[in-house]
Amino acid sequence: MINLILFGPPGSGKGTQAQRLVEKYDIAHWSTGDMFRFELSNHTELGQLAKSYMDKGQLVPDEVTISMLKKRMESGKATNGFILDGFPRNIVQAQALDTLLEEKNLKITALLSLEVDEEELINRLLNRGKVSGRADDINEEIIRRRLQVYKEETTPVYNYYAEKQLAVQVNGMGTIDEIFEELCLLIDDRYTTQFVY
Ligand code: B4P
Repeated sequence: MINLILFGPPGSGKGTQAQRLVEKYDIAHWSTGDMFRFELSNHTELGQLAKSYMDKGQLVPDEVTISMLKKRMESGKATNGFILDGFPRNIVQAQALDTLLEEKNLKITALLSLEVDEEELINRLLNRGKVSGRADDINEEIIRRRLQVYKEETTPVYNYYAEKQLAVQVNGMGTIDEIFEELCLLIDDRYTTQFVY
């Protein structure tokens, strides 16, 4: 089993790389951002609530996010493992994840942190905004707020896992293919002994 947290600021390539990794390693993909967008496209109450935070570049409240993820983890299959993408985003979420995994007798294999320059992040998100129309990707001010929230609330999560010797930095600059190759080399080199696929 391989249980990964794909970590990094908005626009660092978490969603992009997670999609490829889940295909290659046949593991589950749990993206809290995708879950919120799914709720939103289905016009649910949860989707409306999430939108009011996402559009402003803020985090959705912890109790809402944690209970949504818990439900998804309990109903989904993850025989070979999973990738968490966009979660945990603060220490409260990291502690909640510990409890959730402990109940299931599971452990995080590694947190892989994609390192990307700020100007590159802003360009990527603005480019995506032109195509996707995502409200949180169109406005540079909102993007900068998301990056600020990341610095203040999310970066401590890296240290939380670094203290457990589980955090690894990966160069997130370069083409999507190059970064994917680097991630696969790392996973195959360090973690395949725990993982049969
Ligand atoms: P997310 O959906 O997690 O979105 P994100 O941080 O923007 O990153 P994403 O993974 O989608 O983008 P990627 O870097 O792959 O979060 C959105 C919002 O949901 C949050 O702001 C928050 O409000 C809420 N939320 C989510 N999880 C939460 C939680 N746990 N707690 C509270 N609130 C939560 O890609 C970005 C763009 O870059 C793409 O267009 C991609 O094609 C491009 N790209 C990727 N790699 C590239 C490369 N190497 N070169 C060039 N372009 C690249």
